[in-house]
Order: sequence, then structure tokens, then C-alpha cells
Amino acid sequence: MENEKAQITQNTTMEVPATPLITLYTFTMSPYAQKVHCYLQYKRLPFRCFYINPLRLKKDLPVGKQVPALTVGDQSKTDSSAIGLWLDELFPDHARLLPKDPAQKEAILTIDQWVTHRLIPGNFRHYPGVGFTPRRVLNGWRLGQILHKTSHGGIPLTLQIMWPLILSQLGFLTDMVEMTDQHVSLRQANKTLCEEFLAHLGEGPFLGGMTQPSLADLSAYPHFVTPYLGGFRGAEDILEYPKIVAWLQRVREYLNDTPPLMPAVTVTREFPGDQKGTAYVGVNAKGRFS
Ligand SMILES: N[C@@H](CCC(=O)N[C@@H](CS)C(=O)NCC(=O)O)C(=O)O
Repeated sequence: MENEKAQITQNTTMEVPATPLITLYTFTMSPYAQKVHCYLQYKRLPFRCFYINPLRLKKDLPVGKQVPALTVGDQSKTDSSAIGLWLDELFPDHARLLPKDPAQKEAILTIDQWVTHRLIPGNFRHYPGVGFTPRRVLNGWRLGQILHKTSHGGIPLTLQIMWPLILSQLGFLTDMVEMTDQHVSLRQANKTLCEEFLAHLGEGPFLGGMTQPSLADLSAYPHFVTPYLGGFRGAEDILEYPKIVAWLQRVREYLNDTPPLMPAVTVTREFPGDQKGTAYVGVNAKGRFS
């Protein structure tokens, strides 16, 4: 009898394997790391965030030289879109990021590439951008402040003050800015990107005309949401696009905000389009993990 009971306990444990420990190595405002954050939330996978200190980037990363990096059990991977594909392979019983149908899958991957290589680099014209306009300096300071509040160990005040200047010297950021339409004004460039986004959304309700969010929606969502919540200058332009705001609200319904995409200490505004007068609620994530 005793043995029988022990056997049942063992079988039950084997049938319901525990999810391995998942750690996302991130910066709060990295749009690429935020993509992965949303994939994990959508798949309802329990995970923790390690907010890397940018001054110790390579030392703190488990693999590679950039965020995001994701560790699942004893395996680590870099590159946001590749991580999305990997998560579908590792956790096929959780909500899928990519449709099974090969043609639909191809269409979603194409939109994700547009998000990764065109929409997101557009953000980097706000910080660092080119030259030192008041908006870019303010956004640069805001970024330094957010990094200080959330990254492990924080950033010395002198470096926070110099952050707009430091950003303008970072090779990966200047490369991103070079990928954008620098010959047109920032406002016109944002308008074009929003129009391209709406073309990908089509009749919706989700990108590529899908009935459920996919990798592409979850890649684009943080690009519009987090600079707005974090109080970056220019992010409020999104309110001029009610169709995008309605899409953001639809995607949000599918995400369990745990751990929060934006730690509470970094949030200055309500979610775009919220008229309820309630503040966006997150969990304070000051420190190493949240
Ligand atoms: N293609 C990569 C891009 C990742 C990336 O550019 N990460 C930036 C943060 S937004 C980074 O870690 N930069 C630090 C550096 O390059 O030194 C992805 O999609 O994950």
C-alpha cells in the first residue's frame, strides 16, 4: 500500500512537469527586450527579470553582448525574434506566438521583421536622435533616470546627467538612427510609420488580419506603450491614432502584466486611451529581480 501511494505521487509529479526557471535579462526601456517580455506574458509563462546595469552589460549577461538574453533552465539565447520562435518550440502547449499554417506564419514573420528593423529604430530618433534639441536632451535624461531606478546597482548621478551625451556616442544607437528616414522631420517620420502600421493591421483585429495576437502584435505593442507610460516627450502623438490605441487596448487584454512591463517606479501616465482616471498599476521592481 505504502509503495502504491509512493508510485502515484511519483507519476503525478512526472505528468505535470514544473516549468524550468526562466530569467529575462533586460533593460527597462529596451524595445527588443520588451518584445520578449510580452511574448512571455502572452504565453503565461512564469519568469523573472534581471535588470542589467548598462555599465556592466557584458559581465552580467549569461550569453552574448546585447539584451535581451533569455535563460530557460540551463539554456540561454539572444535575439528577440529568435527567442520568440524558441519559446514556441519549448512550450508548444502554451498560447502560440506563430500560427501553424505556413503561409500565415511567413506573413507574421515578415511583419515582425518590419517591426524589428523599421518601426523600432524609429524610436531611437527621440533618444539619442541627431544633435541636441531640448526634446532629445529631456528624453535622454529620462532614459538615464529610468535606468538608474531599475538597473541592478543604479548609475552615478554624474553619468545620469551626462546620459544624453553618452547615448549620442553609443555605436548601436547611432547605427539604429542611421536606419531611419533622417531627411524627413521626426513628426513626418512617425506619421509614415503609423500609416505603415495601420496598413499591416488592415481590418484587424490583429496584425496580418489575425483573430488572435501573434508574435508581430507582441513585438509592436511595447514600442507604442512604454515610451508613453514612461513619460517620454513625443510619445503622446500616439493619441492622434485612435485605431492604434484601440488595437493597444485589445492586445493588453491578452497580457497578464506579471512581472510588469514597466516597473511602477517608471510609470508617469495612464495607459493610452484609458479614461477611467485610475493610474496604471504595476509592481515596484527596484532592485535586482522583480
Ligand atoms: N537584434 C537584436 C537587437 C538587440 C539590441 O539592439 N539590444 C540593445 C538594447 S535595445 C543592446 O543591448 N545594446 C547594447 C550594445 O549593443 O552594446 C534583438 O532583436 O534582440
